[in-house]
Amino acid sequence: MKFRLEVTDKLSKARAGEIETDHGTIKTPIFMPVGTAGSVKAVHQRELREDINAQIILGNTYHLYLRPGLNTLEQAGGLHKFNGWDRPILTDSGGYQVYSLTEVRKIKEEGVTFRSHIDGSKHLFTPEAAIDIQRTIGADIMMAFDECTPYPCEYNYARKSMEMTHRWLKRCCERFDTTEAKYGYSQTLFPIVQGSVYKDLRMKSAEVIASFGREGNAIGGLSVGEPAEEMYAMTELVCNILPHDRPRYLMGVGTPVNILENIALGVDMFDCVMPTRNARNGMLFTRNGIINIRNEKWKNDFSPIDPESDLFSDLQYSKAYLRHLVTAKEILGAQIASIHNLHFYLWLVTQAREKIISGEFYEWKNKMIKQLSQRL
Ligand code: PRF
Repeated sequence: MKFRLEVTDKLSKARAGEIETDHGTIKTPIFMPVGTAGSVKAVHQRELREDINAQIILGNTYHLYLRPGLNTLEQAGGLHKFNGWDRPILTDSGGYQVYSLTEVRKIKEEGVTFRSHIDGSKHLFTPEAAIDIQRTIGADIMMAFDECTPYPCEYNYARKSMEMTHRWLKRCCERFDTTEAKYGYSQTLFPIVQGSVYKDLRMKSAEVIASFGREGNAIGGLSVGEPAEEMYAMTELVCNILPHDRPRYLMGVGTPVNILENIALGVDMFDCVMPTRNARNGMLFTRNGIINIRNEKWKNDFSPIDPESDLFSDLQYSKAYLRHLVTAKEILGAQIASIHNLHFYLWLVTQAREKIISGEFYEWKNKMIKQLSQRL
């Protein structure tokens, strides 16, 4: 993997760059649609490629390991061959999902034991296993095994957890550096900064993570319930320490406003279930604000879903029709709303990139932020 930093904004710390992988180039800043179980929910690959031009999607170690399982993934020749996506894939390491999805879990130095949310079977994830599984999935970018602390989190717990995440990182790197990619293209490993909302811990973690000298770095443990201002304070602190010549990935963030603010602080990569998950509940993001399509107010509004969009389904279908589909829980409703939101998120980061390059980012961001959080 190679990162080329093209432009740094003068009025903020926003950057435009390019990440080169064996499955193609990713122009940053970028938003990565989440395809937890090997599919971006309710969105076809042709739509991902041609309608919204997604450049990279996410997969998840925890889900793919449980189902379809490593045997099938290996026989398929990796996830790209299995699901037919030939652009880059990033996989999360599974740690985060173990904490958020499974109730029975035990965190020890060795790793985490948990019960499957599917059939209750018992499993152990270790840093080594997380690397082995991601080798088998064949992700272009794999993530280190970490513990994402909850919010709020006591200082001493946050410190001990962060230290264990650092020891786990060492084990991840040792495994990664002594094993090989399985399918003929190269893979890279990103470590993850933790430290909850404590300044000294975040700085320490950023220093330790930077000292590993990996090709890219991630920031975890944010957007877990803390106020946005605390998230921004942590991102700012960490971005000042992480190397400038490597991509920075802020995990699981966030709203359109969160994304613009964090781009301004120097983040290059984002992922979040929000555009797809909220779409299924009828929440639509637009450049003029947020629409709850289930609202009575749209019942007889026959104007296009988003007249400013160039997406086929945004122009083809009306708000009233989409409201009907979502209210009636029709599958098509989830499809139209999901592709709308992803198209909007990709439009937003593409615009941000263009504005960074043309030198207009700072003003544009401040104008957009006022519009984006309005309720329509
Ligand atoms: N760690 C990992 N994945 C994540 C997170 C984390 O801290 C977050 C936090 N917002 C989202 N996804 N491994």
